[in-house]
Amino acid sequence: MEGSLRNHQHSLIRRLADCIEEVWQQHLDLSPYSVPEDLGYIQGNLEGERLTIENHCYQTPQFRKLHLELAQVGNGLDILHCVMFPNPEYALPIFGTDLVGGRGRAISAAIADLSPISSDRMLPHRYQQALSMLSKLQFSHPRALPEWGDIFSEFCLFVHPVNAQEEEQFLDRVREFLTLHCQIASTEIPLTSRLDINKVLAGQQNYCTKQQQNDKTRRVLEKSFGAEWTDRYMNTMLFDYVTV
Ligand code: 18B
Repeated sequence: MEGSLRNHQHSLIRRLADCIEEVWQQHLDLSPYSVPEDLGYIQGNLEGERLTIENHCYQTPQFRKLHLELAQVGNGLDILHCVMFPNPEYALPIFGTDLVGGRGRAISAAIADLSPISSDRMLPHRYQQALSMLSKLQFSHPRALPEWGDIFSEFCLFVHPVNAQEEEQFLDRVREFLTLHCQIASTEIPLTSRLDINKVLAGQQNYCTKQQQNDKTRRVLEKSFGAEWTDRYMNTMLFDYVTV
């Protein structure tokens, strides 16, 4: 699964990409997921800013889409984006992570969460219990969530890591989130009631429509690919959902 882009990216991005694939391979039964022909490896440069995107996608019995995306803007900005979309028969939270930073400079935004999808915005009991047991972390520069960020859980990590120790701490916590998530998901019993499945779909839809409101993501993509392409990409590749 070794990609090529990550070898030219910020070291925390390369390490997180390797970590995600390692945990997935170790705990899940991965099958290929076919990415639309023209969206696997993408390059664009409308306003002279070249944007390269590399997508890695898989599916498993519990997850309809595991998406790991690496992107590089011009020669300066590196991005890692990852979302695990559960199948609607599994009432599981949505794991998501985003790393944004300049090469040779610091990561400006490091975010990771297991986000609840139930209407009361509570995580399933097993998650709540396991996540509460994790050690409390200290970061010198925590960041505030944007307005649409009410989809995230109380365990959401959103920081600007300032040194190697904070980067390591972030990476370790994401590995804990991922491992716990894959372990719980692997033993989850699928829903059978249409009503319950529809509730999961509604929760996933809410997550996706909120994420689609991230203007910072939209702006980066629009600069290189234009508004129309960006709309399609955000709705079909980054945050697609199935309607009830
Ligand atoms: N995102 N991010 O994935 N985003 O995709 N991201 C930024 O320092 C991209 C997710 C999240 O403060 C920034 O401010 C591009 C997932 C939050 O208003 C840039 C892609 C999550 C913020 C990008 C991408 C998520 C944020 C500004 C496609 C969470 C803060 C960086 C490859 C699970 C928003 C900065 C705010 C920020 C760009 C969260 C440039 C292009 C899965 C909360």
